[in-house]
Formats: sequence, C-alpha cells, structure tokens
Amino acid sequence: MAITLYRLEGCPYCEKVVARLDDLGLDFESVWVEGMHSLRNEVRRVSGQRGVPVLVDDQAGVTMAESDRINEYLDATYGAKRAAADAEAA
Ligand SMILES: N[C@@H](CCC(=O)N[C@@H](CS)C(=O)NCC(=O)O)C(=O)O
Repeated sequence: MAITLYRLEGCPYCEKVVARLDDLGLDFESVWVEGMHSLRNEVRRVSGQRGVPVLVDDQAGVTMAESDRINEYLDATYGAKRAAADAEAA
C-alpha cells in the first residue's frame, strides 16, 4: 500500500486527514495506535515523534505529522490528478 495513516480512534485531527484522503479518492492503510502516548513506539520510529496523525507516502518517500501540513501535502501532490480525473468523467 502506497499511503499509510497512523491514527487514533476518535482523534479529530486524524479524521480531518481521512476526510481529505477520501475526498481525493486515495486508498490508504490505517495503522491504529494506542491512546497512551508512551506506547506509540512505532509512530516514533517512523516519524521521530509520538503524535498522530502521521502520513507515510511510500511512493513519494514522504513521512509527515501535523494534520494541516499533511492535507496541504495531499492537495499539492494529488489534488490536480483528482481534478483531472473528475473533469474526464464529466
Ligand atoms: N497539531 C496537531 C495535533 C495532533 C494531536 O493533538 N494529536 C493527538 C491525538 S488527537 C496526539 O497524538 N497527541 C499527542 C502528541 O501530540 O504528542 C495536528 O494538527 O495534527
């Protein structure tokens, strides 16, 4: 899977990113993390910190945290492709 999202149940920042991934029609794999910050070692391993959401885009070699930053990245990277696909379908 090219895109992986580390996320926490009930996390509004994570849901914001999920909504953008859905809007852009992007498939992604969810990795559900523990609520307890101290148990998020995998998140720390991939991103250097324990907060979520964290997005990993394997094909682009990109790993990032911060929901606003992630959504800006998704728009910049995949927004045009989505708009072109929508225009072709119309
Ligand atoms: N500014 C961050 C806030 C993210 C945030 O607060 N995430 C919570 C879960 S809802 C968390 O992981 N907190 C622990 C931490 O940030 O280290 C964003 O927009 O992504």
